[in-house]
Order: sequence, then structure tokens, then C-alpha cells
Amino acid sequence: MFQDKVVYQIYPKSFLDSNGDGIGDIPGIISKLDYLAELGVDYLWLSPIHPSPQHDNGYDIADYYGIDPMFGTLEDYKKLISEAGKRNIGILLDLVLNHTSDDHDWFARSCRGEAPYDDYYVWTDTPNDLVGFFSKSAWTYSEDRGQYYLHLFDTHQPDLNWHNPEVRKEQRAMVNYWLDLGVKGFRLDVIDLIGKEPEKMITAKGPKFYDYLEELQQDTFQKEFLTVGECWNASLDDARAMTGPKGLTQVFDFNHLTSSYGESKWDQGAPDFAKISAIIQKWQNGENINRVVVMNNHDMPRLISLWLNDTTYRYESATLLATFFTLLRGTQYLYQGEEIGLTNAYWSSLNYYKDVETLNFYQEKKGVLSHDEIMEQIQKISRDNARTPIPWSTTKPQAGFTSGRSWLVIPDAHKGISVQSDLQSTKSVYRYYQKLISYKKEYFTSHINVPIDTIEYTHNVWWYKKGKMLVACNMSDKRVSYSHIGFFDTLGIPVFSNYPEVLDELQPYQAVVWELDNEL
Ligand code: ISL
Ligand code: CA
Repeated sequence: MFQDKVVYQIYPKSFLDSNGDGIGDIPGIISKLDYLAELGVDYLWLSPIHPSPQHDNGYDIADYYGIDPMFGTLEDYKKLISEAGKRNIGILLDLVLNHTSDDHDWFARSCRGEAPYDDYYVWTDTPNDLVGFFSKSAWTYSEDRGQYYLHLFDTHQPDLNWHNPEVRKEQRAMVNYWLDLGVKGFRLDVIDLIGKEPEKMITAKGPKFYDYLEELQQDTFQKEFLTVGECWNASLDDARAMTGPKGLTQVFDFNHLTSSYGESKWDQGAPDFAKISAIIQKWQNGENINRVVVMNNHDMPRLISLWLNDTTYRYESATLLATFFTLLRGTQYLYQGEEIGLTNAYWSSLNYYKDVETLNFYQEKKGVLSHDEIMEQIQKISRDNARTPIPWSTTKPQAGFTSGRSWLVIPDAHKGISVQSDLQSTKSVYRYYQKLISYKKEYFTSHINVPIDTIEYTHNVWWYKKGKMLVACNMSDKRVSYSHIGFFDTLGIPVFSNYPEVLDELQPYQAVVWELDNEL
């Protein structure tokens, strides 16, 4: 289900500002719906737009039922749903069910020990060694309550107690509220954490997790809506267990993106494409799995910057990745800016970074590593790399993102990159994507939704063959002769390439797609 669909993720703060306060907003999104429809998008997933003190850019929700005034009003949101609907685009809401903001009314009452909220969060007198994703200890002391509360993320994101049936009931009611308003599905933030049993040091996929998931979907979205779970390090079996009639539509697979992590995500080695190929093949060919194709989101640096060449060969690298991933099987998730080949921010000063995870990381490493060493990791890996404002214009101040001052500085590294210049160029990443997406939809059954026969990485060429299609990508800035990789020179006329010509050598970062008449 939904395997031929394209979902486009919007990071609302950084998409487009309509009123000059420097922050992207819902009217900004509405004004670009044609741009998104023409790209071939079926769904828009908006990162959270609810009232929030923004310690984690909205993933710290203070009111599940509202719209943060900085993004607009409920009327704006309804208009977004209806205007998108006119263009056959569904809106997916980002559901952050695992935790709230410490500004949420429930938390204030829980701190005061007020029934029934006293048991809405996870409290203890004796904190254990549990470590948070954004902090050394997952426990913080509340003076008001005289106890410690759990926060698997920042101290401002207290974890809800899902073992409390009242909490689960509240969350189901909230999900139904948004369904009634017309959203077409959900992206479920860190959903695998809801069954945590911290006293046993269990965080992901706790013993009750699948029961809670089933209960949630039975009373709410069930089968007809698109629901995608965020679950880091999900194995194929995890993904199967979380999906299907008792679960979600699908689960993100990030394994090809996390395979180069060292001790933490901050120390990443060079990508090992042989290893990544094996991971991709396993998911592509696995039985009974509703696949997802993803290469970027708001939590990761830009893949073009991490893997390929984001300067001299920026267009070629962006379109190469587009070719390789779009033609795989799975619902495709694009992340804003990907369609114009946007790169990392590369700010050199810590002052420009706002992400709580990045700033906490700096504080924790200070004294252990030198400032320059920490900054090197931040420039490469920080989540802010992907959260920069979309440059809409080449000529307008603030890249046409805002008439005021942008909440994040427009990086120097983005000079010369914009939607306007992309669309005016003969080398347009957007137009290339557009063609790929319509090709994907047209040949879905015969070429796309079939298993991979071979996927290999040889002489810097990453290639796969499946069904009637062969895709070859030169991952280097050197020309590569086809003779190194065997049979490609006998294939006749290709159907796609990110170069105007296909010669007898693959050019730097060239991607070529052939349709095969016969099996090789
Ligand atoms: O980026 C990450 C993976 O290495 C994690 O730090 C990430 O925060 C985590 O996987 C969960 O992400 C989601 O929940 C967080 C929020 O900060 C992220 O933006 C969101 O995608 C807490 O709500
Ligand atoms: Ca605004």
C-alpha cells in the first residue's frame, strides 16, 4: 500500500515566511502548493506545528490541540488541508506521543501531584543510570514534586507514562480530533519508545509496546490512513512487527544511513557502499514489508554533503542520489531542499547553531575535545545542517525566505543555490526529480516495484539491476570506463541520465538508467 506515493517533508520553521517575522509559517506553505503538486508530491508531512516553547523546534508540545501562533491559526491549517486536497495532496500530522513539553499543563499539574495527572509522567525517588539521547542522565529533579522525572530527550521534554490507561485515552482522543479535521495520516515520532520500562532499563520496544500500538490504531487511524513510524535502528523483523493490520502502514528504514556511525552518530567514517548495498538489498527484497525510501530528514546532515560532492558537482551529485533512490521500491520520502540539491550549512561559528542536541553535545565534549575538534563534528553532522531556510530567490535579500531576518542565518555555503536559479537552469534538480517521479509512477509495476537482482559497488560505480531496469552511478569525480564494470557498453540507448550524453565512459557523478529488452 502507498508504495507508489511520494511524501514531502516540510520543516515549517524553515520553509517560507509570509509575514516577515523570520519564521516559516502555514500561509507560506499554502503559497507553494502548486510548486509541490507539480513536483509530483502526494502527501505533505509537516514537522510539529503545535504551541511549543521550541526547545526542540516543536518536538516539545505544550498543547496538542492548538496551532502555534508563529505558524498561523487553526483556520490557516484547515485552509492548508483543503487547498492541498484540491491538488490531491494529503496532509500528514507529526504525532509526538512519547513526551510533551514541560510547559504542558499536564506536566505542571503532575509536578504538583494533582490527580489524575500525578501519574501522567514517569516519576521516581531513585533515578537509575539511564542515559538520554540529548543528555547524560535521563532524569531531572523537580523541586515542586520532590521527585525525579524521566526525559529520554531534553530536560524540557518529560516522558509520558503510557502504562497509564488515561494517558493512552487522551492520546487517542487527540488523534481522532485531527482525523476529524481531515488529516490523511501521521508520522509517529519515536513511536518505539512508548512502551519503555525505565526501571528495567528498557527504552525501545518494551514488552507492552505492540499492545499499545494496536490499541492506538484500532480506535483511530486503522488501515485507510498513511501512518509511518519513526524507529531508529529498526530491523526488518521490527518493521514487520510494527506494521500490518494491528499496526502502522510502514516504518522508516534508516539502516543505510546509520551504517557508518562509530561510537555515536558524531563520529562517522566514510560510507562503505558495499556494506550499504547489502543493507539496501535486504530491505528491498524482504517479504511482507511495506517499504520506505528515504535519504534525508530534519535529524540528519544533507546526504549530498556526507556522501558526494556538494560544490563543483553539486547538480550531478544531487541528481545521482535522486536517480539511485527514487527508482528503488518503497514510498518515497523527500525532505525540503532535496529537490534543489541543498547542501549542509557548514557554519564555522557555534553561535549560528540553535539545535538543542548540537548545543548539548558541545557542552558535553567541552574539555574532552578541543573547540576545533568539536566544531569539525558539528559542521559535518549537526541537525541544523538540514534545518536551514529554503532559498527561494537568487536576487532578493534573505534568499527570498523572509522579508525580515531569518531565524537561522542563511549559510554562505548556499550562495548561488535557490529554487529560482534551479528552475531557470538547464541543470535543474527539481525538473530532474519531476521526470523521475512521473517515470516511477508510470512504470511502477514493471520496473519499480520488483526485487533487486544484483546490487554492487565496483571501481567507484554503484549499480543495481532489477526487473527491466539497470541503474549505474559513478560515485567519484574520475571518469570510469565501462570495461571496468563489464557489460554496460552493450546496452544501447539509456532512458535517463543526469548528463546530456552517455559516452563510452561514465562521467564524474554520472547516473545512467537503461531499460533492458532481455535479461542480461
Ligand atoms: O537525530 C537523531 C538520530 O541520531 C536523534 O537524535 C533523534 O532525535 C531521535 O532519533 C528522535 O527523533 C525525533 O524525536 C526527537 C526530535 O528531536 C527529533 O527531531 C525527532 O525527529 C524528540 O522528539
Ligand atoms: Ca512567519
